[in-house]
Amino acid sequence: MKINLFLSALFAVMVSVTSGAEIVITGNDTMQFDLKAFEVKAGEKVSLTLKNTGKLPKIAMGHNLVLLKKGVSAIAFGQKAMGAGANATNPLPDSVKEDVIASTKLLGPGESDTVSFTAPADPGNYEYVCTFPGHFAMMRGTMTVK
Ligand SMILES: [Cu+2]
Repeated sequence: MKINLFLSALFAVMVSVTSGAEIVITGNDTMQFDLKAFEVKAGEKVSLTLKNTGKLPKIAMGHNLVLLKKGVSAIAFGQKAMGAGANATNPLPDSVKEDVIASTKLLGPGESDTVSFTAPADPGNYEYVCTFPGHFAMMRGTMTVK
């Protein structure tokens, strides 16, 4: 009986370590994320994939996904990145990365990138944005930590 309890406890630990959220978001040539909101649990492992499903060249219509710390608005951050020199080949300048929880690479047509991170312990809303020049007004969303 004791052994069974121990094994089931061990199993529960293993499940909690290996489980997590898998989120897939696409970006396209009309400057839209297909997913503008998703939820995760506080402290869980999150695997976040961005796919660029467009056809236009990366230099004209590249996309990334930048997840921002709590309280940082996507619009304000987009403007800050532009002010810091964001451009079509380097849309996320180093000087603004202090506001970032996780970010994908800049993706051209047909490309995808996956980033893994631990969801914040602090429940609430966390905005995400594409910082390719001109996209932040349209390409935004919110991750809710429960
Ligand atoms: Cu974009």
